[in-house]
Amino acid sequence: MYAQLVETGVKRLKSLDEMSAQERAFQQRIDDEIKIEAKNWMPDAYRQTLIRQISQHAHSEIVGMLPEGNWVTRAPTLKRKLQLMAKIQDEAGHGLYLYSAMETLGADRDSEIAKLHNGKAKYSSIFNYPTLSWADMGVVGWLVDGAAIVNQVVLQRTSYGPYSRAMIRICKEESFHQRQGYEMLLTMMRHGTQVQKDMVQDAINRLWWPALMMFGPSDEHSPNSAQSMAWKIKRQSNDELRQRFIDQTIPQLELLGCSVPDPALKWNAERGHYDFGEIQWDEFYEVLKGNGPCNQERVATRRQAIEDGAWVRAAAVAHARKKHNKIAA
Ligand code: FAQ
Repeated sequence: MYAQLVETGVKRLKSLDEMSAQERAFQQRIDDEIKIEAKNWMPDAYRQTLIRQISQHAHSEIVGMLPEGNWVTRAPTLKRKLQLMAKIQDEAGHGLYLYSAMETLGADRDSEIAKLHNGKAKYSSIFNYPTLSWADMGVVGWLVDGAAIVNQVVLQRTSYGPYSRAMIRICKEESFHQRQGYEMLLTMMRHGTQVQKDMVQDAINRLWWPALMMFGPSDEHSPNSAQSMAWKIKRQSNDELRQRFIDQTIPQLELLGCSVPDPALKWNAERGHYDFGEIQWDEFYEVLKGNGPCNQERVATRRQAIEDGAWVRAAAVAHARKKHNKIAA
């Protein structure tokens, strides 16, 4: 596996001969499936790759609250409102676990968050699309959390201990999110009016392709995959996970009685997988560059939230100081 990655990787990997004794021992530990912990020696590039991935992941959870927060005041029933609020609070919790996991690598939370606010840090492309109707809340739960789970289940076995352990808890919660989204859609499709059914189909039409883009560029265009797979930060490739998501989602789509906007989608008995059409990669890269439908709005909202909360943080620090001084006196 390692030798094969050395040959095919988009970024060239070091061969075992080129590694220092310390690097070889590190790679051996990874190959032996022993987790890397915060205090263990690690190559700087391993540390930086994790800080990059975990911070992007944390930002995604935090920005991911915004498209759903948009619908809290318009939830149709008390039950739906409670479900939605619980889900959004979970996403905040995921962001906080992940920032903590990132800090174990020596990264500074405030500086990483500052990169999000000045537009330098990436977060999942999906959250740069608008949520236009109530049906989007079901489709986000079903497809977006569904895609996130397929990716994150594998990350439970990632080589860095604190990230792997955060993922185990996060996956349990994401699974509830996916189910509440799907149950909402089933209710609309089975008991709803024609207008509600059309709303579900329209939400699927808008979010299907962006959900497939969540898995990242195809393997041959993914610069980080080869090294991340060799370090077992990633355990399966972007394309493998995308295919798994499609294979498990289409039967659920059929049960709903809906369709996806892809005329090329077809079961391929020989491969044992669904074939699907070409992803619009130009659109994906435009969103990554900051030109998606909601990029500016999302970052501006986060920036505003930090500014609005400044007095709360100042008050908390003043209170903590006062308490500390009292104890010290
Ligand atoms: N969006 O070489 P690769 C959620 C970037 S959580 C934006 O393949 P890598 C929960 C990538 O960063 C969703 N950027 O990169 C929720 C890299 O840029 P860089 C988030 C993307 O890291 C649900 C460049 O493209 N999940 O949804 C995307 O090996 C509902 C080249 O790509 C995670 O973050 C994208 N879709 O693989 C919350 C999971 N794809 O940094 C609220 C952890 C790629 O070199 C509501 N992350 N890029 O400048 C991962 O598994 C990986 O980082 C991948 C990308 C698979 C996302």
